[in-house]
Amino acid sequence: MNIENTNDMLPTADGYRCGFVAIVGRPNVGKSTLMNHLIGQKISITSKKAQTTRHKVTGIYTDDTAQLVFVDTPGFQTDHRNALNDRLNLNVTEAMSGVDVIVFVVEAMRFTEADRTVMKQLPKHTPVLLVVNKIDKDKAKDKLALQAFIDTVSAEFEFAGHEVVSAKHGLRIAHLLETLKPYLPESIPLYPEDMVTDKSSRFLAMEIVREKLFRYLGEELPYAMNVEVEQFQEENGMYHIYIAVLVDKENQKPIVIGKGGEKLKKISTEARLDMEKLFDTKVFLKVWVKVKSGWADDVRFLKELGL
Ligand SMILES: Nc1nc2c(ncn2[C@@H]2O[C@H](COP(=O)(O)OP(=O)(O)OP(=O)(O)O)[C@@H](O)[C@H]2O)c(=O)[nH]1
Ligand SMILES: [Mg+2]
Repeated sequence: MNIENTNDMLPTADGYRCGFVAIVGRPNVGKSTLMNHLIGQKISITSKKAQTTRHKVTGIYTDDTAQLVFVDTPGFQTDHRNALNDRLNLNVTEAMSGVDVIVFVVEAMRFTEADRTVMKQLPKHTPVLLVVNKIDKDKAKDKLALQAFIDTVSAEFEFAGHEVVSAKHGLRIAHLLETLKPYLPESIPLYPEDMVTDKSSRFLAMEIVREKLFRYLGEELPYAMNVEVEQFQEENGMYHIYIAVLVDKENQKPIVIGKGGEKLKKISTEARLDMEKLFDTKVFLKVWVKVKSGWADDVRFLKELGL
């Protein structure tokens, strides 16, 4: 018997790699957009407004050579402290521990104090890849300036390497995937190959409604609200979903509902269409508004929501 071949008797990964990748960065740099493009499906909600992502969201990418389990995190909060922000930051710190590699996302040509604060939270013993996003922007078109920007940021932390991408336009995303693979341990895949997230349909439904609130409401309001799934049932091949939007104050209710209920109708129609696409089934969706005051500072309530 050839001793060198004895390992072949055991189940092995055969060069296959599988591991965890945390995506971190300050709010609005494009972390969720990046994750959606990496896995090729819209799992994590995105918006022009900062602090869109509130929960960690896992997205799974699988191909013939590797399975990458991405964890999209809320943008690290550096502004005001309250129970919600503290918890969001705790989630980010937790997400960074126990992963194989970290993707630190920054916006091309824009490195702020907020970016620096997040950078200081990066662990020393896990490889961190600097990913410069939004290279489609005009200010990033000058190659020399972009390189100078990368050099400046790289001087502040010992990155394992760097990549440039445009998440929104899907530029160099495949390249980033290849760059990440060697950081993963050899392992058989942990999830079935057709699985794209470990989040429940319930969670995804709630997130979709939250995204529409961000899209259709003014600057401040979406931060003062939360979304709760009150019922989620499958009946005759159709999903019946009942969702409550929780606002802080009574006077915020009409803002969400709109004149003659127009705004709420728009929000729920768009949410329903997104849900039908994601779940690949017909959806009956009912969304309404409830008042729950002071929730952003109510830690116990946050815990109930799983935050
Ligand atoms: N021009 C350009 N815009 C981008 C790119 N990637 C993301 N964006 C935009 O940047 C904004 C923020 O994107 P998100 O993916 O929600 O950012 P995020 O980092 O997840 O934000 P938080 O969850 O709030 O921390 C959205 O308006 C995106 O469309 C890109 O490659 N180029
Ligand atoms: Mg996000």
